[in-house]
Amino acid sequence: MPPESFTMRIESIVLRELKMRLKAPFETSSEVTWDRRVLLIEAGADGVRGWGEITAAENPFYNAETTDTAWHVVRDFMVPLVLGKSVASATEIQSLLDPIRGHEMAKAGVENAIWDIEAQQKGLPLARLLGGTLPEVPCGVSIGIQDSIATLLAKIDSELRAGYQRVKLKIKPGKDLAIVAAVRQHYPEIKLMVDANSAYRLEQIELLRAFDQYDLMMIEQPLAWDDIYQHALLQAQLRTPICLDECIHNPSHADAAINMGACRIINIKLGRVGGHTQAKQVHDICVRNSIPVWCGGMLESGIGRAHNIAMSALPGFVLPGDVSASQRYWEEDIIEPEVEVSSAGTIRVPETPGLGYDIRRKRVEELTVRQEHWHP
Ligand code: OSB
Ligand code: MG
Repeated sequence: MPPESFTMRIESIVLRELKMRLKAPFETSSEVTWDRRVLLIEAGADGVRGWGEITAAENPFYNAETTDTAWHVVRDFMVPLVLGKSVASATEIQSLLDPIRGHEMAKAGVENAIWDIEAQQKGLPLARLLGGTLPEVPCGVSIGIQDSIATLLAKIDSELRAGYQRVKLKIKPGKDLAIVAAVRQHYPEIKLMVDANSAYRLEQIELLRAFDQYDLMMIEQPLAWDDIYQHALLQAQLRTPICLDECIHNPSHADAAINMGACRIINIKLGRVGGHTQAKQVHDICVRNSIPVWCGGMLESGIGRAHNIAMSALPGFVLPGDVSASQRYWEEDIIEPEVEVSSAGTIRVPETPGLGYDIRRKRVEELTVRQEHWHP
């Protein structure tokens, strides 16, 4: 039985940077990633350890955060705000960090580690503590920009054989309509979507309207990373649903985007919206407005992936997400068991307390290139 008045005193924080090489380079409209600089938070409260991942990229080409800005903000501003504090629930971390503007991914790493602790202390799977109900989550894949259509078709073929339920293609100007046309011709029936990562301008409306002929589930973030209004102008002229990714940093952005008609689908990324508390709020707004959601990915290690799976058990996550098997990214992940996807294209939500995966501490240490440790 959990004690009547439950509190967690945050008595230690460890920040680590791991160097992890992806199995293959991943290309979007704005960058190519091969060596990931993964930041992990390990928090301790009342003898229990919880883990979170900061999903910032190495450079500020997806959002404004980077590995190094996150390190700076955690060390110089977040640790002093949370270390030694007692909280009754992980949601309170959000208010402790509230004075800090932006830096959602850094905040999420810290807050999510405390969620892991709370779930362990209460003996609940994190998914259940968050309010998740789904026993398994549907999975798709995000395929980076490829050198040739032949290579892309071969990749799609192997992902479909593995069971993945939908395919997302990264696109950019010059690598867009012809590629989508070729894929659609080979696979007339598959659930297909594209992600532009903000590579287009509203003036390219004719090109963007041409996507309407390919029966796409959605076009993700075609316009500027911070411009909801222009997406509303575009959505009014597109039949294909727009899905916002980069634009949505908090519940208020989701509310604005939905009310403006800027999107018909939202991709929720835990890091981008500042952690589980705000992710759940964005989810709830979407459910109230009949906007389907799915879980996006940031090429996470197993720890970020485990948090994504827990969040994806919330009932509004009705579309296949970008959360896929550990083996698609890493020769060896840092959790065990690794994340596996069934032949039906689903991941089972763990039923053991906390994240539901063990941390391979030895592997974490081997991959660590720097760390800092704080006690009150
Ligand atoms: O826009 O969804 C995106 C990866 C890095 C940065 C942005 C995005 C992505 C992905 C990959 O699409 C998702 C994944 O497989 O983790
Ligand atoms: Mg995206």
